[in-house]
Amino acid sequence: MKNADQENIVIVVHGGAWNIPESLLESTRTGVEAAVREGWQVLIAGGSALDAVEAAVNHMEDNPLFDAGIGAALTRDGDVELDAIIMDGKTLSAGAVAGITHIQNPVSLARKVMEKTSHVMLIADGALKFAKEIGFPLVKKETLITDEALLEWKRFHSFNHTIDELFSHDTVGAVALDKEGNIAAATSTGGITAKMPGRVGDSPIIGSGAYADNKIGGASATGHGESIMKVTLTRHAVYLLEQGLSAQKAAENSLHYMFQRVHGFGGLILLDRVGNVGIHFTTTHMPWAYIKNGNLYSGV
Ligand code: SD4
Repeated sequence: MKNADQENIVIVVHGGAWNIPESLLESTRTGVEAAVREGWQVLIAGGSALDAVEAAVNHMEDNPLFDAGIGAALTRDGDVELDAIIMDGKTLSAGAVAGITHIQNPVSLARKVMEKTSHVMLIADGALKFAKEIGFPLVKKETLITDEALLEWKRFHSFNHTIDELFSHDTVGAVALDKEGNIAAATSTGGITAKMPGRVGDSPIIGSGAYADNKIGGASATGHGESIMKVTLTRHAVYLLEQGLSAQKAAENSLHYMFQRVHGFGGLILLDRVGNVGIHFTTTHMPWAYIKNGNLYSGV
């Protein structure tokens, strides 16, 4: 199924680094495979890396299995507060939203922030106001809350308990390289169950949840946000690429550094500027999938 146009394009996605129970292993793997196919279709149709990561992330935001869009983890007070980022490696432009509700596809609103404002990040009420101003589709909060998220919320009613156990986390992310050589990265999440109201994790923070630079590569992170932010994990990994490490080594070394320095766990997907893939996680599981040369690879 491979043709010349497919030589240089690659897309890689993840569905969150956490201790996934056996019963969910297969469905999360199927979920990331479906999402990566969605992004790949965009790339082979000649779409941009930005379009491809947005499409792949939208697919997982719409899938209630993942902690992004529908199925988001709930705050201590049982609310939905979503974070997302998208970054364009061509210009280093980025758009992000944090602490938002009523939006099923936060990564698409983040893209609007990048394209329609002079800012990088909008939060909470301001982001919602912007969404209304541009006619972005809004949904009822209840649409985003699943029975599974409510169950998790009941189990993890204190923030400290949540971050220690790193249990219910399935942030989503994607990194793509298009045929023009452009790299884009995106990440979207509901955060961590029972987080404090107003808590913003790493996902929407440039250089923490995602980073992309055509000249070097791109990355999307998942895991314990407070740790990821302290080491600016995706920028750290991209920096290692810049220093000459392979994509795989950069992913491994960055996560090792995060563990050594702040005792944090997580996962990374990485592409270098020519489409070599790096995937690593220090949690028990992280569903991932990528398509390169027309072939799909996946794992969990
Ligand atoms: C956060 N990094 O808000 C996110 C959680 C995550 O898979 O990655 N879950 O801290």
